[in-house]
Amino acid sequence: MARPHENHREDVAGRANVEDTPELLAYYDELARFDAGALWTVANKIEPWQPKSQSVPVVWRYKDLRDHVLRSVELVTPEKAGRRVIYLANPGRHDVSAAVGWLYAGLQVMNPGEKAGAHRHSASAIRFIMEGEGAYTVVDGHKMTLGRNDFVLTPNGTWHEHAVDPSGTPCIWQDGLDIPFVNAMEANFYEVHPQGTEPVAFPVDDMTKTWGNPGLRPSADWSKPYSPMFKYEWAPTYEALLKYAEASEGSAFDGHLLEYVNPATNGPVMPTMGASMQRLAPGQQTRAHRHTGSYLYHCAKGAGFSIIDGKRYDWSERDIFCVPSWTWHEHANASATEDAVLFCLSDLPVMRALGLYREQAFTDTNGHQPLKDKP
Ligand code: GTQ
Repeated sequence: MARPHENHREDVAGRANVEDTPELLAYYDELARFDAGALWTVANKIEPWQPKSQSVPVVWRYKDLRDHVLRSVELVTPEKAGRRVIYLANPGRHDVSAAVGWLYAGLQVMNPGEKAGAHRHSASAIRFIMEGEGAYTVVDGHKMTLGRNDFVLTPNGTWHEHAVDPSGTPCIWQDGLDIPFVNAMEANFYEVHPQGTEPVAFPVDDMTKTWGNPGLRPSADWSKPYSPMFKYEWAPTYEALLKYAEASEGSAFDGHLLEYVNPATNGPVMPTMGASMQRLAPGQQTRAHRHTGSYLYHCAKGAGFSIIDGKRYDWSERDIFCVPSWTWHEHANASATEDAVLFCLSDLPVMRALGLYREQAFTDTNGHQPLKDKP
């Protein structure tokens, strides 16, 4: 089947600018019959001057989604669904289930006494705990209790299962996975655990207790390509942000931002996805910049707004919003008295490892973007 004829011309020296003629159109049809094409008809499209994200900025407001997420509990069981999750669908993307770029995200809900059986896949996952008591996850036999704003890893190839203790309350957490990326790489394998569960083989929260002591390295060996610290708890993370803010001005673009790291290497927590937590002081508004990579923010505390590509997006605790690659963005804390804290999941490790990271500061209008219409 011949593809529909396209010709993306640009009147700029060095860019493709070939006029269609009856002879050329016939030639293109001939090439298409042999599954080939003339580069100059598509070159300007496939080599844009700068990254052009297909994803659009979006805020997923928790007040809109929470009831719908809870409703799924009445509609399907985790046994039937595998994972009972409502995923975030970026309206600019129709090709894949992506929240932004090549990142997938969803809200998983589980009632007390429920379990989602063990499986593993080449895609890596993170959890960010939103609400509820008694949830736990088991990653390769390491059981972790899950508390509000804890950040948890289930790296590529690890067995993982989730549950909520019968004595707990309904729990909701954000899942983030690199599924679209791993599928784009055509490298995703999936396995259900033959016994349905991976036995707990270590003391509860052992990896955090072993590897999570700041500035102190245990004598344990670790050579896997992801962090041995599977859970990063909220309390020490927030405390670290406050200490950082006491001691330093932080960044004009990011406020006080701390990246979660693999304590064995100081590198990112996983090869394909990284995360950070940043604090905006009361009243702080950051300067605008843009960089490559896809970013999914989750407001862990407080309220504020971001200006993304010249439009204002308001957010408050538990809202999730995205900044697509190479999109101008700045963040503001709307409160004059309370701080605002943003968790951010990204594919920055991929951008850095592959030499694709670029960054640019916005230099006009005092570093702030001019506002376009409200979204
Ligand atoms: O818990 O492993 O939201 O495999 C999507 C796919 C969660 C999980 C999701 C998954 C998981």
